[in-house]
Amino acid sequence: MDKKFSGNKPLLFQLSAMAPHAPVQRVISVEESIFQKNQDQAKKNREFFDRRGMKVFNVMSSPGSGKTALLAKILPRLMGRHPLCAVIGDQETSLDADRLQKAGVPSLQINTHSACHLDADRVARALAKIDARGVCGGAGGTDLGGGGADGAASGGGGADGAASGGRARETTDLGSAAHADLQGIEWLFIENVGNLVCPAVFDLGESFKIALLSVTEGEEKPLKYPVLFQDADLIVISKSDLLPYLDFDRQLLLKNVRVQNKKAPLVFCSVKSGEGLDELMGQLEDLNSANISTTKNHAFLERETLTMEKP
Ligand SMILES: Nc1nc2c(ncn2[C@@H]2O[C@H](COP(=O)(O)OP(=O)(O)OP(=O)(O)O)[C@@H](O)[C@H]2O)c(=O)[nH]1
Ligand SMILES: [Mg+2]
Repeated sequence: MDKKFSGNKPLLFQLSAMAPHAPVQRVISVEESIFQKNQDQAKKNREFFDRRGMKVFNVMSSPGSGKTALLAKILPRLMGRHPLCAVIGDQETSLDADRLQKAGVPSLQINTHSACHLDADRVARALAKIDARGVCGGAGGTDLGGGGADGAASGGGGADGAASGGRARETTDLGSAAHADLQGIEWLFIENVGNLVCPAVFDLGESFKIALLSVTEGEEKPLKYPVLFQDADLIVISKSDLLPYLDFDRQLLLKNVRVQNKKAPLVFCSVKSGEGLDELMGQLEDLNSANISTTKNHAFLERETLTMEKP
């Protein structure tokens, strides 16, 4: 298959490749500006997190591979050591934030509606809402003026201003003195929308990317969806309790992961049996101590720009 259709390029780029006589220059400009806008906000987010000393973990996987189940299991245990909260992206409902709240984790749901991934602006507006609604347990009340009701605070419902009514402000200035309620928060977990492709290419300003793959999805996924695995700082293979019932080849999976990523630690775990959970929490602590801020998405953007065919 033509490399242009390999599945890792944003939709607009693929469309331009499918229609060689279309105004390619124009399509490329739109895509570049979408990415640039996101990168600009991601940079602001990262600066905000860095100033606060917050570590941000962006958890990505396909739908149903066990992101929420895993977070609901380990975050309550980590909260004693690191004040934390969570932001969860789904197209609709606040079900996942409700699950985390029930587990005792301060959480806020973002509904992306038609979008298949979170972006830096949505995350910025969610942080403003955390302040406004006191989701993290503080006094709250400091709204950065994000305008529309972004997503649904857990249990509260609400419309996404940007997507449904355009009421939300386009960007939120994370450089202001607000976010009183995020004071003291050390770790922020972002559960991205279930999708192996798009979340991998949208920088949220996170410190670390966590790629999750469940054993029921197949050993070949790192080869078919490389970007997520290439850029991951930590790779989690979930639902290991199901291995006795599957023809799953651990060695093959490992080999396929290492084709894409030679360095990231890989942990098999299960929320049912408890396997790997202590190791996983240890790996999070190690990332925390490593004290690096990821800028790998910039590299991805540059790669894509370089390979674009000009008319
Ligand atoms: N056997 C087994 N089932 C699991 C495990 N982790 C999650 N599940 C089940 O997998 C299903 C999906 O889990 P979720 O946590 O909702 O998955 P998710 O990745 O958050 O899904 P989305 O938010 O829709 O992308 C649920 O029925 C869980 O009970 C596990 O370790 N072992
Ligand atoms: Mg979930």
